[in-house]
This record gives sequence, structure tokens and C-alpha cells, in this order.
Amino acid sequence: MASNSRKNIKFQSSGNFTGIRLTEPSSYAAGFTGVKVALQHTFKEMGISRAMKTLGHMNQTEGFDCPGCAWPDPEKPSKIAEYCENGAKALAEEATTHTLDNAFFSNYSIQEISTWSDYKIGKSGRLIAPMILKPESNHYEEITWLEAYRIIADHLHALESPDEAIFYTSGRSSNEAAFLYGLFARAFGTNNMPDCSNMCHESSGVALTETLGIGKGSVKLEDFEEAEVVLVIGQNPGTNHPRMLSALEKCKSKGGKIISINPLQEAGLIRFRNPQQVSGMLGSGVELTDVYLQVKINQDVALLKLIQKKLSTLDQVDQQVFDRDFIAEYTEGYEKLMRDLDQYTEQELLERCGVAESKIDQAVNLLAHPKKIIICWAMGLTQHKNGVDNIKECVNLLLLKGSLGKPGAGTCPVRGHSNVQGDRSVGIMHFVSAELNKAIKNTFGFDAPEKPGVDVVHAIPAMHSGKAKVFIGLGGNFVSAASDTEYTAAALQACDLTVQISTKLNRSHLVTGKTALILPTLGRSEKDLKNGAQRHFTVENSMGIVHQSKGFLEPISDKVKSEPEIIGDLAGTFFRGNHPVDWKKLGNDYDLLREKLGEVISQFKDINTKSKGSGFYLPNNVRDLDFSKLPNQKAQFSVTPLPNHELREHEFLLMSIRSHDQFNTTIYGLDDRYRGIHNERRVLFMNPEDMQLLALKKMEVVNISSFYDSQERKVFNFLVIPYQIPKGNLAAYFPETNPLVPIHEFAEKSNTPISKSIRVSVEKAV
Ligand SMILES: Nc1nc2c(c(=O)[nH]1)N[C@H]1C(S)=C(S)[C@@H](COP(=O)(O)OP(=O)(O)OC[C@H]3O[C@@H](n4cnc5c(=O)[nH]c(N)nc54)[C@H](O)[C@@H]3O)O[C@H]1N2
Ligand SMILES: Nc1nc2c(c(=O)[nH]1)N[C@H]1C(S)=C(S)[C@@H](COP(=O)(O)OP(=O)(O)OC[C@H]3O[C@@H](n4cnc5c(=O)[nH]c(N)nc54)[C@H](O)[C@@H]3O)O[C@H]1N2
Ligand SMILES: [Mo]
Repeated sequence: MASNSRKNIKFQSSGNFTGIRLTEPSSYAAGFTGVKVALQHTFKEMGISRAMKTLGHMNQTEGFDCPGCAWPDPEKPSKIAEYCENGAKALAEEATTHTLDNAFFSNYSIQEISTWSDYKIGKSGRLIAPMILKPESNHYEEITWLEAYRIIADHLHALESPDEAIFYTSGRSSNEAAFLYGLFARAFGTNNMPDCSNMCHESSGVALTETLGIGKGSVKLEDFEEAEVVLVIGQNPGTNHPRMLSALEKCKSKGGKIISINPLQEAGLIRFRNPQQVSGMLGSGVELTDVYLQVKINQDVALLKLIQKKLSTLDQVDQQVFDRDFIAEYTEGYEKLMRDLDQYTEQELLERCGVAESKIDQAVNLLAHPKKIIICWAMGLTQHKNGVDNIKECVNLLLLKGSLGKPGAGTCPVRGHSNVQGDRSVGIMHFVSAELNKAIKNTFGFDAPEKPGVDVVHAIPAMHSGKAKVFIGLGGNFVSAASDTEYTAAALQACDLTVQISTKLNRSHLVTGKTALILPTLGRSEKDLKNGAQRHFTVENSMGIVHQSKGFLEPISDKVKSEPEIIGDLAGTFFRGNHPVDWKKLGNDYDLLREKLGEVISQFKDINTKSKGSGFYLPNNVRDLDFSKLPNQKAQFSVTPLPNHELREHEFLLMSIRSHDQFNTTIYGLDDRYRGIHNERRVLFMNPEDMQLLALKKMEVVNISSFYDSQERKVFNFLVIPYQIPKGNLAAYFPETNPLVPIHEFAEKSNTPISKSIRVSVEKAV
């Protein structure tokens, strides 16, 4: 492997402790503390008046879309403030007034910066000028945009095949930027377009496409007001989608019930104090979950099968539990599913999922007669070997109940990044769509490649083995987000060139190819100005609404460019005018770009006019109960096997989760307030009985190892915290635990790394 000569770069935050303080886990989310913490973060990074003015524009119809999660805005945003604590933190992180000037990069070598924690690296400030790390050098230096484009173009021209380049996308890019980026990759000649979705909701996309014919959810925000029951499975909305709690609160106020399925009792699912209401700020808040099923890690299939089995038994009594008309008219595979359920005894399913039968019976009773059910889920279901099956079992339950294609019912995969769904809709994908290629040919006059490209877990070995030599990242932090950190780091370091289009400094700017470039870009909250006029872009939220977003703040520096401009200029430099597409024009004129998007992808037709105001819904066949794309034109029931982990004695399943103070690899702070952890990230949540078994004391220091393909992977120095988690299960934070996730272990069909069920053992650190 042709690794570059730079030595001593740290791939990860150090194993040093930061001074832990423990409190009791919280029994409610948000309330006054949430508002206070939100304001503290924004004031510190942005100053009081700038923060208050900017927050007032977030998620408002004429304002900008929150750079945090993808939860939709209400049709009539609240006048007070349509944001949450973690949205405010995301804004503070992006709109900080701290900047990284040339003195910063000449003072600190990449080696030195790499010894800092992710928290400190992120806090250093915004990137404000294009920078280059030359071969053999250990310091970034400023470079002109023109030189930067030339270097990339030269590297791309030097490749033997277009498949030697990787075009990664994180989910914060606008529809405009992502469409243009995908177009450039295809014009260059490759489908090597891994994206963060591969590590995230890809399992949902695969499962939903195979069963329902569309890889997205079917519910709308208002459906939560009509739902009789909402299941929240493998998701921690109090931290990761706080505005979803308002929707759950509305559901409850209309008499709906909530069932939560999670190995941890997450505060946000227990009780919610709505900070937009006086009663929420001062009162005791609303109890959200009616039945809490503390399932063992990755035993959701067993639990969902048991629920279906018990429902089937009830249905045999009164024939009122399953929606027979719906099953007959719209579905296929019901008998096969029933035969499969007959194979299992209730007892074996019960033992596997580890939940008290009385609780499951309560959930079954809640589900028995309602026909308006919503199932919400996130990473707790997708990031397992059988991630696709997990979601198919959710679909089974909805099909049995006829809970699709009507108000108050449906699928709700709760997306992560604020535009990850839009990026896929506009063509960011590693697989080939003949329809898309044909439309590109018609509109732009070039042939897009017909060979599938690599996704995340295949891009890394390609770089590792030298098959791919250039990596370009449109946002994100690839080295910290992907699995098997050490292997991924070596893969990036084997590249000739790595390019990051970014707002903030992160570890992927330090773990680089021989030459590395940083191309600084505007954040969401900033005005995107061209010749004095302000441009806007569009995004798609978790429920398929496409709407516009318009920045509010003055740009952090006049050297920072918008993403479409960067891509257009880069493509223009690469093709030197020898291409049917006028790249520079397209990257500058967003109206034209959107018009072309509408020509190529018909669901975006008229996007220029339709995306104004509260925007428009993209078509969704499930909402119309149109399953014509599926076998026999029916929605599909699925038969799935039970997962099998073959744990040996003293082995555990570890889930890598988010703390309350992070956005993926961006660390806002060192607290995980709801879980009672303060000022420390190196913690391992463990059941007290397991601690006893291993003779571990509270706060004892341990190392964690995983064993796969006869290799030991190890992370060091974690403090053991006794916690209410099922026996045999462990939890610790991402990205600290990413070195444990083996590169070759990922979900069947979706290839999503197994970040939520890593087989590990624990030893005392000496
Ligand atoms: N503030 C903030 N917001 C975010 C993010 C962030 O980092 N910070 N990240 C964004 C992104 S990209 C995403 S994808 C989403 C992630 O949102 P989540 O999926 O909510 O995030 P995780 O912390 O990964 O939490 C997974 C939850 O699943 C549970 N879980 C783990 N394994 C299992 C299992 O086997 N079965 C069940 N039933 N539950 C399980 C965990 O206990 C945890 O509550 O959030 C988005 N929003
Ligand atoms: N072990 C483990 N690993 C995981 C997960 C897990 O739960 N466990 N979760 C996975 C999931 S769900 C996801 S989505 C991935 C996330 O993977 P990524 O999307 O690659 O990672 P992020 O941390 O979200 O990327 C943050 C960086 O994006 C840049 N950025 C922020 N805003 C913008 C912008 O507007 N434009 C541009 N160009 N850049 C911007 C900043 O430089 C910032 O440092 O991680 C995955 N990895
Ligand atoms: Mo995600």
C-alpha cells in the first residue's frame, strides 16, 4: 500500500479523561434547562444579539432550514421560536464568529492538531480560505481557488480510470449542490458516490423499496394528530429529533398512545416539557410513553414477531384485529407470514427479547383494535447485520393492521442529516438508474456511466488497496464517521489527493492523502450573495416536503464560496470548455440549476415556483396505496429469520450511540445531560449484574475489544457506569467506538455498518 510519509497523525480523540461528574438520569426532556443550555451555546459562539436575531429566522417560512436534523417544520411555524436545544447548538457550531486564519495553520502542524480532542478541533472555528497541504508538508497553507481547482483537475485527469475517484456526500448539502455534484461525477465517468446515508438509513431505503415500492416514509406531520398508536423503535428523539416530541405530545393530547421500544429508557420518551408553552416551561410536562419495552439489543425481530403472533391469536377470536380487507386487496404473502410465525413458540421469542410478558401484553392490547398506527424508527433498527429485516418486520405489522395510505397511519423512518433524503432524491447514489441516465442524456447530451459504483464500505477497501486514488468529500467527516477507524485512516492516507468541502475543521482534514485540500463553504445560516443579490436553495425534509432555505447572516469571509459554485467551477476547470454542459453557469445560476433538475427528475418539475412558502410534497405511492411497481402489484409481507450473534461467555453486544452534546462527529460539549453524564465522553454503560460478573466497580477503567475475522480491534480507557441496560448489552459513544466496527461487517443488502451490535469483550485497563 502506498501510504504517505506523514507520521504520528492521531486518528482519534485521545484516551484522556476530562473530569466526569454523574447525576441521576433525567425523567423528562426539554423544559427550561433545554432553553437555557441552547442560549448558552449560541451566546458563547455568536454573541447575544447575533444569536437572538438568527434564531428568530430558523425554520421560519422566509428563513433558513435548521442545519440539525431533518424533522419537518409545522405548516404554521410558531412565532416564538421554531427550534430546539440541539438545533440551536447546531446553529452555534456553524455560525460561530471564531475563524481559522493563516496564523493558525502556520502555528499548528496537522500532527499537533490531531492530538486535540474532536471537541477542541471543532471549537477552533470556521474555515475561511482554501488551504493546501502539500506532499511532505505538515502545515496547511492558503492557496487561491483557481490553483485549488487546477490541482484537483490535474489529479482527476491523471487517473487511469474514472473509477479511481470517490465522490462522497454528507447529508447537509442542498438539493442544488447535490444534483450538480452527482452530475459532475457522472460526467467525469463514475458512479462512485458513497454517501452518509449508506451508514445511516440505507437499511430503511432497501426494506421499504422491496416491501412498499418507495425508499422513504409515508406519514405527514399532521398524521401524528390522528394516530391512535405511535411506536417509537430504536430512536432517541429527545436528543436527536427534539421537535418530534411536540408531535408526540399532540398525539397524546388527542388521545393517542405511545409504545417505545429501546434497550435504554431515554428521557425524551418518558416525559416532555414543551419549551414553547408556559405550562411546559414550569409544569411537570406530559407523560409520553404508555408502554416501554426495554428490548435487548437487536432482538426487535423477536419482539415484533411475538407481538404479531399474539395479535394473530386475538384475531382468531373476533376477526377484528387484522384488517382483512386491506390484506386481501393490497398485500401479498400473508399466509407465508402466518406459517412462519407458527414455527416459533411464544416462549422462545419472549426469552430472546428479554421483555416482561405483561408489558408485551399491554402493548398488544393497545395495538389490537386501532387501525391508525404510525411506526417511527432510526439507527437502533438500521445499523445491524439484519437492519433490513428489522424494518421489514415493522412493515409486516403495519400491513396486518392496514395502517398505510390513510390519515394517522404509516411508516416514519426519522432521517438524520437535514437534507440526506433530498440528496438521494436528486441523484446521490452509487447504484445505476437507467431512467436517470436517459434523462441526463436528453437534457445534457452526455452518457452517464452504466456500471454501479462503490458505497461507503466498498469505497474504503478500494482506497486501501490503491484502486481508488482521489477522494472528494462534499461535507462530512469520513475518517471519524466510517467504521474501522484505523483501516479507514490508512485508506485515506493511501490516496494521492483528498479534498474536503467543509464549513468546520475536523479530523478528515488531518488524516489525508499525499496532497490535501480544504475548500471552505458557506453555512446554511449565511447569505448566499451573487452580484449583490441573494440566492436561496432547497432541501427535502424527513416527510418528503421540498422547500426553500435562505440564509440570514453575513458570510464569515469573502473567500468562502457556496457549494454549487465550488462544484460548477471545479467541473468547469476540469472540462476546460470541452463538454456539452456549461458548468460554471449552472453552478452560479440556481434558478437554471433547479429548472434542469426538474427536467431530469420529473418529481421536481416546477420546483422554482413550487418550493416557495411552505414548499411541496414529492409524490409518494404509499400515500396513494399504489403498489404497481411491486411483484403482482401488491405490498409485500416478509419472512425474516431471527438474528444470531453466537456470543461466547463474557461477550457482549455493544451499541455505539450519540450523546446529547454532539451532532455525529461534531462534539458540541462533553455532557450527556439526560443520561446523567457530565464532562466526559469515555464512558461505558453496563448492567450492574454484568459488572458484578466481571468484578468491575463503578468508574473502573476498562478497555473494549471486538473480535472479527480473527483480528482483535481495541479501544482504551472507558469508565464503567452502572446503568439500566439489559444484561449482556453495553452502550458507548460514537465516534470513540468506531475502531471496533470491522470494515467487513455490515447489514445484508444495505451494507450499513453494524454500529449498533458490535460483539465485544471488556477487560480492566492496567
Ligand atoms: N442533536 C443531534 N441530532 C441528530 C444527530 C446528532 O448526532 N445529534 N444525528 C442525526 C443523524 S445523522 C441521525 S441518523 C439521527 C440518529 O438518531 P438516533 O437513531 O435516535 O441516534 P442514536 O444515538 O444512534 O440512537 C439510537 C437509539 O437506538 C437505541 N438502540 C440501539 N440499538 C437498538 C436495538 O437493537 N433495538 C432498539 N429498539 N433500539 C436500539 C439506542 O438506545 C438509542 O436510543 O439523528 C440526527 N439528529
Ligand atoms: N459507530 C457509529 N458510526 C456512525 C454512526 C453511529 O451511530 N455509530 N452513525 C452514522 C450516521 S447515521 C451518519 S449520518 C454518519 C455521519 O457521517 P458524516 O456526515 O460524514 O459526518 P458529520 O459528523 O455529520 O460531518 C460533519 C462535518 O460536516 C461539515 N459540514 C457541516 N455543515 C456543512 C455544510 O453545510 N456544508 C459542507 N460542505 N460541510 C458541512 C463540517 O466540516 C463538519 O465537521 O456517521 C455514521 N457513523
Ligand atoms: Mo445519519
